[in-house]
Amino acid sequence: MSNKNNLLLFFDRPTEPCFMQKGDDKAVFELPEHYYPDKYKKVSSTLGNRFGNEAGRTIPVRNIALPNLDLPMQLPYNEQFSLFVPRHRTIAGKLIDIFMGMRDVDDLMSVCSYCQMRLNPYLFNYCLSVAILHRPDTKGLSVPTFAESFPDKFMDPKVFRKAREVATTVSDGSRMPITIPSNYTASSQEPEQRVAYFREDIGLNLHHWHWHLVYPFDAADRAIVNKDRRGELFYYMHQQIIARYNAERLCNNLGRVTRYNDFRKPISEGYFPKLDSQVASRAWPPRFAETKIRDIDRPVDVIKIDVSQLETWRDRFLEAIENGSIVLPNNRTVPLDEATGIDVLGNLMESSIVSANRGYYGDLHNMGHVFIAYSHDPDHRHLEQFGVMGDSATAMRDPVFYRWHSYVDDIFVQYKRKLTPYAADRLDFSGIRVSAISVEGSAGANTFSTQWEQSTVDLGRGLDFTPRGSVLARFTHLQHNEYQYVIEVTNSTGSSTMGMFRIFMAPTQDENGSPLSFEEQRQLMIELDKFQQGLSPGNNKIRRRSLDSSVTIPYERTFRNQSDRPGDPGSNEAAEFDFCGCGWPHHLLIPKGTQQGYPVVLFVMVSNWNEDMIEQDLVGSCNDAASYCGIRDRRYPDRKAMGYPFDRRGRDGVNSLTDFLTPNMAVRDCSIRFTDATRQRGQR
Ligand code: CUO
Repeated sequence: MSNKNNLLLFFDRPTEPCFMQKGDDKAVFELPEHYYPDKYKKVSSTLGNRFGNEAGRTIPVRNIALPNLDLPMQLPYNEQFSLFVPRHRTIAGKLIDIFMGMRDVDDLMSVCSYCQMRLNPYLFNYCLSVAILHRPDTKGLSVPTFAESFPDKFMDPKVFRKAREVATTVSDGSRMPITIPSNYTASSQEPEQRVAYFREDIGLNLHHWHWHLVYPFDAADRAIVNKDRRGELFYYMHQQIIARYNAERLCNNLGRVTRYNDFRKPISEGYFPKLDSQVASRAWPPRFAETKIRDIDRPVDVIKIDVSQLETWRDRFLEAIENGSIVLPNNRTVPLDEATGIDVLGNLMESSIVSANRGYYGDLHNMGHVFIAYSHDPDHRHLEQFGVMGDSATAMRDPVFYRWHSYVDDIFVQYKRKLTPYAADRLDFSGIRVSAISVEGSAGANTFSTQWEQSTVDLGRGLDFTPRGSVLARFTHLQHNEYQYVIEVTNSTGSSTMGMFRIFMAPTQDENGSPLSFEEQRQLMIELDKFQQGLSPGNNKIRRRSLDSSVTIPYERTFRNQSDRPGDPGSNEAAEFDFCGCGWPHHLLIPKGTQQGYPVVLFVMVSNWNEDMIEQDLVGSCNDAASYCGIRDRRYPDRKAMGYPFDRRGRDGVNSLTDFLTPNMAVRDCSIRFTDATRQRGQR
């Protein structure tokens, strides 16, 4: 059996053929003669010798009967690839099945070596990533950060020119980092630019890409798609994106994002991405301000759909919410119940293959992406490919992403509003009283502090056809100073018990400076942490570090460098480092705030862990960013509705957060102070 690690070499320099040297140890795949594409066939023995002689090691590739690759081959090599385009989803589903179906790692490696030189690199990378995450025999292998394989999706193309220059002229080891410009997509005349640091954050876009990788829409093996509470997590993770984005907007004197709810009206926001696709050798198309979505007829992409179709699907969602039930393909109706209704709706909306009735409820969310992504060339007359909204790795850069998703979110909110509010006794945890929560950090009591920080990524792996070695690039992102929560809890139950702690933060004022009502504020609540903790009888003082948040993954994992990973692949140590490129980037845990100090309220609730816990074995699973990502191959680790206790309207009489509180909850007014200075990562 060959080393499964070799599979990771297929992520290295994605458009360079795999008979060339790959990885740090200059590995070369030794291919069966007929695997060489025609253009290389004549010279294959020369090529084999040439790259083989200088190789650090060779990897023999097994000659197998190749599966039928006709369908995956239909996506042209130099085309963009989108999970939102139905045709691409079908193609990807097929390729995932092929990769999942290979008997063992050797066969998988063999088919990969054949595919790598022929199939669209984005498609290949995506499907191989999904397969590696889901095959039992590749567990513990970690897929390289997408930003390393395809840095062109994350940064200004000027960087690549400089990077090539550096790689060609300076030998590895003495190369100075190059700087990735920030704030380069628009001037300050464009108000939306004030939150570009958030939209265009590399870690943020990586999180979103990784989330959709962990939760693919399509595969013949339903188990890959049909994960525990998947539809609900689709709703919740994207709801939290909107809540967090709104907090950033409010900190920057922008109003909360408005829903894109009238498909006939122009979209006022324009977006000029200033990204190039190295694979497609094209600039990503812009969208001018005031663009309208139009009926799409693009035979090349096998998409023909009218705007009215979106409206029809939308009306069916509203009808389902109104009736409290959905219609199945056999015309039976099923009620949307308290426990699973949101999950069912989430799956219909997303819409993956686990949608209960795709025929009727259609493909609302994905096609929203598609209509917007093709709004500049809906009939392909200009031979343009889709805009950034078409790709989960780039969509969050565009202001319209948030308008679309806040529209989608509002449909879920309308459903959730119909649920019976939680009664006070249902929220309470009798015998447990939270007397206080506070924050301790470098900026003083109850103050969060933020500033800019510069970090580095290695572009070497993604720079095809350049000299080997690492090329470091430096980029600037938001960062907060680490802090801790101090929570005081009195346990008068007379015995030790286990509490589930939920910590949220929200703005306190609307865009005009007026206090937010409970109904508005609950929708702006951002989850900061959720953890369990034993409570002894009497008084307990609990300290919890910001670094341990259940929402985020550590900085190192967002931008992980494979050579830094600990332990042998497959070991527990490595697995912990692994699953999990999915997770909110830790450097965006806290909104930016303002220089004067932006007022927020911090909320904590302690509930009965015995009622919330899920009994399951978590050994070897990556579970430290479960709130937005779930746990690989496991159930979602909390029985309560995602977003609890803020996922519903308040009970009668609750007009403010203070009205909402039961004795097991506490709040604290805090502020977020931003310092307009930049530090290097590693300095404090
Ligand atoms: Cu994540 Cu619309 O689902 O982008």
